Amino acid sequence: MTEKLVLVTGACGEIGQALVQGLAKQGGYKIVTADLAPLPDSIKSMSAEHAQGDLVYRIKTFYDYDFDVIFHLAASLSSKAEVASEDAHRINVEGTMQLLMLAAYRSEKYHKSVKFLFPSSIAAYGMASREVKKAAGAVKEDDYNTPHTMYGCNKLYCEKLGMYYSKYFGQKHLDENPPHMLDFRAIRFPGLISAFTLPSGGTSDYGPEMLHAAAQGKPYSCFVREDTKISFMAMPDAIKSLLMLLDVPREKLKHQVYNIAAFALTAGEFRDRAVKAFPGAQITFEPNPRRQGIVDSWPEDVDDTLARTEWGWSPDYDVDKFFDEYFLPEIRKRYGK
Ligand code: AKB
Repeated sequence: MTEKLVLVTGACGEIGQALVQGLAKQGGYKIVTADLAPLPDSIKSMSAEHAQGDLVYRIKTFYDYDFDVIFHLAASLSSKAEVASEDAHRINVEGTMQLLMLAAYRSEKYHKSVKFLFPSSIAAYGMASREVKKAAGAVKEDDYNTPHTMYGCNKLYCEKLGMYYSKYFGQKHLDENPPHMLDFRAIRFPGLISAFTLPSGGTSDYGPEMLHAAAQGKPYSCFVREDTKISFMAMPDAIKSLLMLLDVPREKLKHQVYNIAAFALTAGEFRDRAVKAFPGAQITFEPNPRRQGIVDSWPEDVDDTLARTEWGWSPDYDVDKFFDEYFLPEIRKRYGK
């Protein structure tokens, strides 16, 4: 069987490292990676080639490759993007547009479908107030699409760009619906938690930061209020969702952007779980107004009915399984506690 050629941008990030491992484990792919940083040793052997540098400036080199699949993970996350907004726009929007154009060009020219998998985010939503957030509960994809952050605006716009390049670019696919097209698929991820890597630059980071600190016996000052609630997911479920969505035949998909959910927790509930697992963990709450505002604008939970019905999505880890069967055993091995 010939291997499919896959590009993974942002390969050194949290999702990137876990995805490269997932693809390598599944087999059948030749993996090309791209990132600003050199590849960590843990995934070096899994990448056939690594392009190091700024994607926006390196895009021309990728025109020589015959990619079957592109996972475009490179991004500047929400907290970082808020303080360096022009830079974030360049990374998040320019980078995505350049890759979409490349994929659209290749699918047009060589009459083959190029799959483009895009991690969007709960940051694409914007709740007007805490009262609205509470009343809304689990939100559907088309509701509250009024992001309050540069990162959220970037993600929402890139979803639209993906739809544009896959459905309307050149304005000739409307009646044709040809099999050779850019096949854009996006997942709106909740806050992700890995037992192996730590996030940086995001705003859902308080969840994983708190747990990793508690596991190491380090004090942690949480930058949001105790009652702050958003949805979270174990990293293995995030990788499972990307690999599942990749394999769904296009005709089964009626949408291009999907919510996925696993469990929604307050920061206080995270603290309780951390203290139970690591008695003596020192966790305090000192809300940072800027970061608190960002998380308050994100929904408490998301409704993932579309993903469940159209491609059979369901998470492996609910909150108990996440702690008992994934996070705690792995983190204990990692930090020797
Ligand atoms: C962030 O906090 O910016 C990300 C996200 C929720 O997309 N983790």
